[in-house]
Amino acid sequence: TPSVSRDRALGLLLGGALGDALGAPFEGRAAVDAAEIAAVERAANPLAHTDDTALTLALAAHLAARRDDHGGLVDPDALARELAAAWRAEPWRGYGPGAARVFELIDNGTPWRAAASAAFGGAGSFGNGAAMRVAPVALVTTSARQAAELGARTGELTHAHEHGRFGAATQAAAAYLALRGDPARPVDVTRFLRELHRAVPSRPWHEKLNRVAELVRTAAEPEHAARALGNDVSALGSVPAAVLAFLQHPDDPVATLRYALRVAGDADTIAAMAGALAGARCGAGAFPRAWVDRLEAAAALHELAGRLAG
Ligand code: R7I
Ligand code: MG
Ligand code: MG
Ligand code: MG
Repeated sequence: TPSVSRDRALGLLLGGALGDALGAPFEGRAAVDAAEIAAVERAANPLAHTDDTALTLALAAHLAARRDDHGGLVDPDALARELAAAWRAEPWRGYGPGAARVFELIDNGTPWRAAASAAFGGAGSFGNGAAMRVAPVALVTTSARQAAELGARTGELTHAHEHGRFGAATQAAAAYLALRGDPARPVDVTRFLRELHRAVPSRPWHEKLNRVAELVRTAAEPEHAARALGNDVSALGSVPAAVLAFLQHPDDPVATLRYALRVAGDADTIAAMAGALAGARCGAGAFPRAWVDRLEAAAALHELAGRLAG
């Protein structure tokens, strides 16, 4: 497999952080209009990230540290503790209540499988928290299938419900395809979605991905996409919208971010996931320099991109 350029590795990481930070003021809103987005873009204040980026940083650091280790791409027990440590260090970053409880148990020594399985009365979480952090998995894997499998394995550390894991598998495979696609050729939407179908053996996911194809075909507006796909904190209700935002504007990361923000609902997370895909394809240079300079996590993301590229 040819190496990943530093620009695209950095794009994946910065795109996620930009979506998270630009979307944070809108999280939970029923609708977001273009003027409100423009105001957030124009402001000069630092762009603070939320749990989405905090956990992405922890996962990326784990993957970077494991890179030259021959024991496997991840050490699940260690990764679970590192994710919990990120929550423990900054519990105010906007974590979901289920996630906070799982991390508290892990931090207190409960094995991750027991902690994750206990969530939501034993159902396990179907939140999008596993998907929102997973994109860096694409930087260390060599096929969409492997990205999906590794994504699901990192997901189950906190999200025992199959939809939580499937969300991570879908977003990881999408990030892989965005990262490895030739940016000189247009994205083949049918092929992209066919690969995602393969990543998740699940009827409801296939049904959502079929709707994504139709929404691309009809160039649907984000408000319509929110109704057709969902825009909530569940994995099934947010990952498809993020994939759509990327596929609507695959060669214009700013347009992808704006589309994702207008989907509203879980805006930070939908924009974070969409931004990671856009940056993976188009590279860091495709985002406005002024936005990147405002990112609280810019230095940490640059450092990790350097370690994960190549
Ligand atoms: O998945 P998770 O980390 O949440 C991520 C979201 C993103 O929007 C972040 O930006 C942050 O704001 O939180 O956290 P969880 O608490 O595991 O799941 C998120 C929410 O999904 C929960 O608070 C529930 O509302 C819902 N949920 C469930 N509800 C009922 N039954 C998840 N799983 C279940 C369930 O099994
Ligand atoms: Mg968040
Ligand atoms: Mg969680
Ligand atoms: Mg969110």
